[in-house]
Amino acid sequence: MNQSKLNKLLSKLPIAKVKYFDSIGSTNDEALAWAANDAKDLSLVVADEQTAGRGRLDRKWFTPPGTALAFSLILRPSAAERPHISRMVGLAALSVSDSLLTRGLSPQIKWPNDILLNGRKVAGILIESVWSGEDAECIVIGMGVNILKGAVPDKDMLLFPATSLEDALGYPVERAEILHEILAALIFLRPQLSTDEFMAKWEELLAYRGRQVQVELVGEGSVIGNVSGLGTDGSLQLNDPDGKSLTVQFGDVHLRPFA
Ligand code: BT5
Repeated sequence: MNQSKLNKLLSKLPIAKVKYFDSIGSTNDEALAWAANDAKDLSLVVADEQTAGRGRLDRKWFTPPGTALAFSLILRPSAAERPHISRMVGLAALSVSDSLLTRGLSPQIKWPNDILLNGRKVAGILIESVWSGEDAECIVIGMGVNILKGAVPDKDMLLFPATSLEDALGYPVERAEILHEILAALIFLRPQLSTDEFMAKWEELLAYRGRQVQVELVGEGSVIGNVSGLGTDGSLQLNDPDGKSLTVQFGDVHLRPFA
C-alpha cells in the first residue's frame, strides 16, 4: 500500500480524501485531530503499521507492518443520522461482515465491536466522536482487520482467541481489496442506518444468540443471561436466569461466553 495506490483504488468511491502513513501511532488519533480541524465527510486515514493502536478501555490493538488493515473513516453525521449515532458500530460491523460474506465466510458480530470467524476475533472496531455541545459533529470509525497470518498477535497478548482472513480462507488476500470492499459496503449501507431492515441484518449476525453469556460491566460487576437480540439503539438484550429481560447499553461492556 502507498498513497498513490490508495488514491487510485478508492477513486471510484466518494471518499473525500485519503491520508496514508507507513507507520503511525493510531489512525484514530490522526482522524480525531483531522476531524476537529477541517476533515470532510468520508475522509480516511490508513496506515500500514500502528505503534500505539488502541482498543476500547485503553486496551491495545496490534497492527504489525505488511499484514493488516488499520484505518479510520471520518463521518459528519447528517441531521437524519444523528438520532442513530449508536448504530454506527453496527454499520461498521456489517460492512466488514459483508466483505467476509462475499468471500464465502460466516462472520459473526460479538457485541458490541468484534467480528468473529470460526469463533475467533478477526477484526475490532473503535468508534470515537468529536462533540459540539450535545451533538456528535464527527464520528471516527476505526477498524482493525487481521488480513494475513502475521497480523495475529501471540496468545499471551490476547483476551480472546484471534484469527486472520488468511487463516480462515487458507490463502492470502490483498489488503487493499478488502479495504475497498469494506468502504463500498459502508457507503451502500449508510442510507439504511435508520431502518428496521438495518437492525434485522445486524441482529442476524449477532454471535451467541440464545446462548448464556456473562456480560462484564466495567466497574459494576457483571450480569448473566441468554442473548435474545438487539434493542433499536443497538443495545444488547438478554433474558436473565429468572426470565427477566435485561438491556446492556454502553460500549464499556465485555461479553464472554459463560457456559
Ligand atoms: C477493539 O477493542 O477491538 C477495537 C480495535 C480497533 C482497532 C482500530 S485499528 C484502526 C483504529 N486505530 C486505532 O488506534 N484503533 C482502531 P477491544 O474490544 O477493546 O479489543 C482489544 C483487545 O483485542 C486487546 O486487549 C487484545 O486482547 C485484542 N487484540 C489486540 N490486537 C488484536 C489483533 N490484531 N487481533 C485480534 N485481537 C487483538
